[in-house]
Amino acid sequence: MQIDILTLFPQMFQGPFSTGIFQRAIDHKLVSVNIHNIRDYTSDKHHTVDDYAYGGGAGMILKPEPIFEAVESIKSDIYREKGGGELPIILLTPQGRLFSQQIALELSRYSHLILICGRYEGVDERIREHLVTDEISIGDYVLSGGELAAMVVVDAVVRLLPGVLGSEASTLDDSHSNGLLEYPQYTRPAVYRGWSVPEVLLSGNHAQIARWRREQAIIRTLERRPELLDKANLNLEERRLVNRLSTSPTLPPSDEIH
Ligand code: 6GU
Repeated sequence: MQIDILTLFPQMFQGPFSTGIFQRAIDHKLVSVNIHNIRDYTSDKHHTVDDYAYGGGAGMILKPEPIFEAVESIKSDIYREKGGGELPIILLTPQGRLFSQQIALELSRYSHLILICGRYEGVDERIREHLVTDEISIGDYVLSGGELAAMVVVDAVVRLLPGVLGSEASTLDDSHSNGLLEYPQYTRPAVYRGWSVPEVLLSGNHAQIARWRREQAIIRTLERRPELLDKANLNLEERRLVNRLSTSPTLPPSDEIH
């Protein structure tokens, strides 16, 4: 996958993409990330990227010209090297659709993405109307720019690309991948300060372990994010468990259910 990011602050991207699984993914050529400075696509003497809002009001608005120029230049490079295909052009903005694991999965299926980091008080509306194909927000709070949001999106997408994580199975149980939060995890020692790892995990009985984990994931989701259960794919027995637990006055401690 190739990801092109347009930003006024390229230096913000130096840390996150040069560590951990990300660096590995880049080294193995599973992804390439190109950071473009929007200022490089200006054509006036002062390299102007923003201007006052028509109609007045505080704050500067990103001008359309440099962003159109940047996207069109990147697009033509991509078409020259790799030909056509659908190419999402995504604006990171608090007004976008709310990012989710589902959207990360959807984006991971494209061979290219172009991300535009919004800044200041906004972008000229013609960028929205005539250039971008999608707008994404990472949550209901305001960041000072789209850069951190772009990093969040790129991280969530790249870890889903085939070969990026050690084992293919490891994303399936992640919180949100199956509509549930992840079950509790333990490692050695089996007893730490008198706190034991649940028996079942030491049993070696894989069917029982899988059952326990599924149940724990459901319980945890019910405790923390009950609204997620409406969309989770639960069987009849699991629905009954949820009904039983949600009508009982207190949930049992998570290590007493097998
Ligand atoms: Cl994508 N941009 C900004 N500026 N703030 C945000 C956001 C994006 N997502 C949540 N808050």
